[in-house]
Amino acid sequence: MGTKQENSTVLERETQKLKPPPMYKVILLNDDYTPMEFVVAIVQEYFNKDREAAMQIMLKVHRDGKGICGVYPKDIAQTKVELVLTHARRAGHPLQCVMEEV
Ligand code: TYC
Repeated sequence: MGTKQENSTVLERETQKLKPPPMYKVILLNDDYTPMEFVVAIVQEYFNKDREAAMQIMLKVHRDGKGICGVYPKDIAQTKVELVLTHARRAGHPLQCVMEEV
């Protein structure tokens, strides 16, 4: 064990070094073909939103061309993008989902 002075110096150094992990927005993009109800179901299933919140996100994407479904650490964001794309392709819809560092 070091002295009080040494311990506080180590703590200060660690505080400066440890950055929080980068976070990523998972974003849905609009298209002309994917049904609105399918998008609402996707947002509810993969982004833990209730029907009303999912509807608001879907309508924002429909109006503005894109919208944020959630913000996650990199590996979780990647998994969500893959799951959404796989689900959409299996259902025959062209829905696009991307991630962007915050
Ligand atoms: N624009 C689509 C339609 O009119 C609905 C839609 C919303 C599609 C959001 C994709 O990410 C999307 N059926």
